[in-house]
Amino acid sequence: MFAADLLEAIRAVVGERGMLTDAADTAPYTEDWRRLYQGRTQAVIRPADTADLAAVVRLCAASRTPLVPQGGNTSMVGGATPDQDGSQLVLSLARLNRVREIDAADLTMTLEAGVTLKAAQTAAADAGCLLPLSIASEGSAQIGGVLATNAGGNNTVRYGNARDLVLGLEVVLPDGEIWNGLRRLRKDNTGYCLRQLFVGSEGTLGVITAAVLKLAARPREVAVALCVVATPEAALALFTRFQAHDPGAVQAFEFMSATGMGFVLKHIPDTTLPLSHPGPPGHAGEHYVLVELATPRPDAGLRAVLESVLEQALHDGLILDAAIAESEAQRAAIWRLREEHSEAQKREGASVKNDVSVPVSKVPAFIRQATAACEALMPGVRVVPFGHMGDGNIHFNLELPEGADPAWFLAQDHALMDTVNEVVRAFDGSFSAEHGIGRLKPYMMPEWRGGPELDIMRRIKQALDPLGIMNPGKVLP
Ligand code: 2HG
Ligand code: ZN
Repeated sequence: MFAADLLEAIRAVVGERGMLTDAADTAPYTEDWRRLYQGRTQAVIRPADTADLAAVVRLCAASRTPLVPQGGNTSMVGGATPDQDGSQLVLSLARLNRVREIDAADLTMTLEAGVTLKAAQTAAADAGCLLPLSIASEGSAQIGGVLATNAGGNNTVRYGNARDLVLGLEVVLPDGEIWNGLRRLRKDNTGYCLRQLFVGSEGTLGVITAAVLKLAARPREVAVALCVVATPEAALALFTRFQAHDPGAVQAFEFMSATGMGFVLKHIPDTTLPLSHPGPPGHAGEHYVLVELATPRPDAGLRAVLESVLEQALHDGLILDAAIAESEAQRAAIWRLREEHSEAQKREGASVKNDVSVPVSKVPAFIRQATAACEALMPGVRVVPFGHMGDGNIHFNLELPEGADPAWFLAQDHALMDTVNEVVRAFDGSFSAEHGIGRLKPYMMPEWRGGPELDIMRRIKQALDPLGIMNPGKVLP
C-alpha cells in the first residue's frame, strides 16, 4: 500500500486533472493492447509538463515507489503496463503533447513525448516536410513510446528506425533530475552518445519527455501497388528488382500471407482485394506484397517506373497479379489491408507473436523453415508471417489451431517462440526486431545477450536507476 500522503503530495503537483485513481478510470492503463497482461495500479499520474513530471519522479524516488512510464499503450510485449501487485504507479505522458517547433530549413522538429505519431506526421506535413516514421499503431502510439522502444515500422527500408531520426532528447532521470539534451546538430562528437542510451531502453533508465527529430523532404510523388506472388522467394526477387532500379525510391516493401490477408478480409469491415486474381481463402500457398515508391524529385515519373517493373515481373512469372493505386483513396485502401493485420489477428483469436529479423536475403528460407518447425510442433497451428520484408523484420505470428482452447494454446507460447527462435538463430537473426523486450521477453535475454552484453546493461541500469524504480520487470531478467 502507498502512503496516502504520497498520492496527496503528487496530487498537489499535478492537480486533479493530472491524477486518476478510480478503478474504472485507471483500467485502460493497466491492460496491454494484446490483453496478455492485466495489471493493477493505485493511480495514473498525468503531468502537464516536464517540470511537474520531474517533481513527481522526485517524490517517487524519495518514497522508492516504482513508476511505469506509458505512452499510447500499444506495446506488443507488455512494456508499458504495471504488474499485478498494485505497487507501481503509471506515469502517463499523454498531456505532454505540444509540438514545440518545426524548422523546415534545418529539417528538424522539436516535440513532446505525448504527441501521437500521427499528429507529429501531420504537423511535419503541414510545414512541407516528412516525418519518415510510420507504424500501424501511429494513431495512438506516442513519440515518447516510439523512441523508448526504438520503433521501426514500414519506412525502415529507406529511413532507418526511430533511433536514426533522433538528434536530441529531454529526459527525466530516475532521481527526478532533468537532462536537457535537445540539441539539433547533425554532427556532435562530444563523448558518449547519451541520447541513444535512452532510445530503446523502454523506460527503464528514465522518462523521455521531449525530442528533436530529423525530418526529410516531403515526397512529390508516391506510387503504391499490391501484388500477388506465388512464393516468399518471388517476393524477395521482386524487392531486389525494385532496389536495383532505384534503391532511393523504395519507401516500403511489405510482405503478407494468404492466411493473414484472409483474416483481414473476414474481420475488418469494408476491406476487399483490388485484384482480379482469386484471393484467399483457399490459396494458402500464395502471398502478397505491398510496395510503395516515393521521391521528392520533381517529374520522376514514379508511376511509370512502378508499371514497367511490375509488367516485366508479370511477364517473367515473378508476380501473378498486381493493382496500382490510382488515387489517394485507393492507396489508403491498399495500406489498410496491411495495417489491419494485427487487429484482424486479434479478432480471429489467441496468437503468439514473434517479432524477429534475419538478413533480408534469408527471409524466404526463414519463413519456410520456421513454418515447417511450428507445424511439426503443433499440427494445425495457423502461421501468419507478415511485415517488413525490405528490412528483414518478419512478424512470424502464430494463430491457434481452429477449435483449440485459447488458454491451452497460450500456455505453449514459450515452446512456440523457442521453436521460431531456433530458426532465427540459425540465420544469425534477432529474437526482437522492433517491438522490444517488455515483460514478454526478458527471459530470453541471458541466452541471446548473455555474457558481457547483459552485464554492461545491468551496470548501466544500476548506475542510472540504483533504486530500481523505473519500469521494473521490463527488459532485464
Ligand atoms: C506491424 O508491423 C506491427 O503491423 C504489429 O509491428 C505486428 O501484430 C504484430 O505482430
Ligand atoms: Zn511491424
